[in-house]
Amino acid sequence: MLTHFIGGLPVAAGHPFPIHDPVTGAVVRQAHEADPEVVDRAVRAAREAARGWAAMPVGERAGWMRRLAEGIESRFDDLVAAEIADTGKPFDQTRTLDIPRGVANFRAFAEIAAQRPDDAFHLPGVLSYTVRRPLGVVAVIVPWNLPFLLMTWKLAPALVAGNTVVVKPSESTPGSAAVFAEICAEAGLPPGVVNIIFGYGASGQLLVEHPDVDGVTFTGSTRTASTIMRTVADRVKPISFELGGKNAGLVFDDCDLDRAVDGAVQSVFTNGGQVCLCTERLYVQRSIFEEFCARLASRAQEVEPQPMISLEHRERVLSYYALARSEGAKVLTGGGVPAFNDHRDSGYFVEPTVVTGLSEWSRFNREEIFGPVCHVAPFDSETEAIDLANNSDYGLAATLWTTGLDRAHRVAQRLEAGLVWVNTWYLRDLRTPFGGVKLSGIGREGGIQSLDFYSEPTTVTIKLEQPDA
Ligand code: 6OD
Repeated sequence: MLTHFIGGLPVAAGHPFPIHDPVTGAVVRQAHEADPEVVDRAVRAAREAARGWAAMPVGERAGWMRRLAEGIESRFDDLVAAEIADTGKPFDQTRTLDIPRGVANFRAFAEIAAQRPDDAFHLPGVLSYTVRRPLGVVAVIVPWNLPFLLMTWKLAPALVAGNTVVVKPSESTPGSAAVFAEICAEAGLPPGVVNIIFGYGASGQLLVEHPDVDGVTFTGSTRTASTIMRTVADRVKPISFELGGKNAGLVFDDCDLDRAVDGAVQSVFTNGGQVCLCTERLYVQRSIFEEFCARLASRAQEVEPQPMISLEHRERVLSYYALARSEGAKVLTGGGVPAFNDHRDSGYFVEPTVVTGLSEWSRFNREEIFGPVCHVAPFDSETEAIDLANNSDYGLAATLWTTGLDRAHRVAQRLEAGLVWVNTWYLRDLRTPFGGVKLSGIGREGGIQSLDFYSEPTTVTIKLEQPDA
């Protein structure tokens, strides 16, 4: 049974709830659901620790971040096992991406924060400078698709900027956060700096509405983000949202086709398509459209299916497969549930799927699906490609496949997206701003941008008296 981690100690309180293995559907373990009392206790623990943690020199906090990175390395296998048990992710991906990114996040933000200069501005006889203060107690609400990676992506900058935190992982994926709680305790992190509570959305709601929570960072659905926004509106709490995407991939006829097909396979099917950055709309220049579709569909058949996180999410993805058919799509491959004839048949799998033939205004092409599926459509000109890519309520990421240097820059700068990759996908430099426009979010994470969210500047202006000439 997983327990909350509050004030440096395990806390077993609240009703138990089950966590399922997506590969088989079986219940693998249980966790306690945070009720109002647990949430209050966690926020109070964070508040009690806040003053001491904020007063610590940034270099010392950076030292703690490095110790946590070492702690992650020393519990690497446990974290891999916990993440796989909750998500059914492939071992190789978990070992090479999800858990190492936790280490990288703590090390990167330790560096960035420790080296960040304060601002100073001079006018004749006037000196202004800024000092940055942490927000205080930050609620960190983490999704289920990259649970450890995204928890640490928020935690590291929040902590190094001097905040204390209450983390609520998704109810589906609490395992790696529970191991991280042990890492904090083993490292001797001051009690109350990191608190972790488990539960469904109702526990998250109690957390964000708690009057002693000073800011909220959330990655997840646009709908939940709206609810959080309404909840915190009265107290005008700072929010940082990284939300959904309906990301476009543009494949020009001057691309390296092998590379573009590889990249499309990766960007559509990684993590079972359950990454906000995954491509769900591919637009391919007409002269290579047929060949691209044939190659993508054939490669999709070789992709090892990965389970959806829950039965409910699988139903949702399958409902979009049905929608595609009812809207008149041609299904190039997939569109159903794979049969393994083993224990996985009771799990939450869907087939990797490629469809074509729908209008850009179809529901299928406008709503985020979050599964291993994409629609492919042809385009004739660069301008048309840009218009198609931008015709979306979302604006998180876009990917371009072209060998034209001028075209790459020209198109990238006209795309309404927070992130544009050229001839690659999901290549990350942790110092760069990360986030989306339109329904894809508010604010930016990454590098200095994260530190800007997790701290606020106070401007000090001094009038310097001039000695008489
Ligand atoms: O890699 C990252 O830093 C990041 N923020 C990924 C987000 C993925 C959303 O599903």
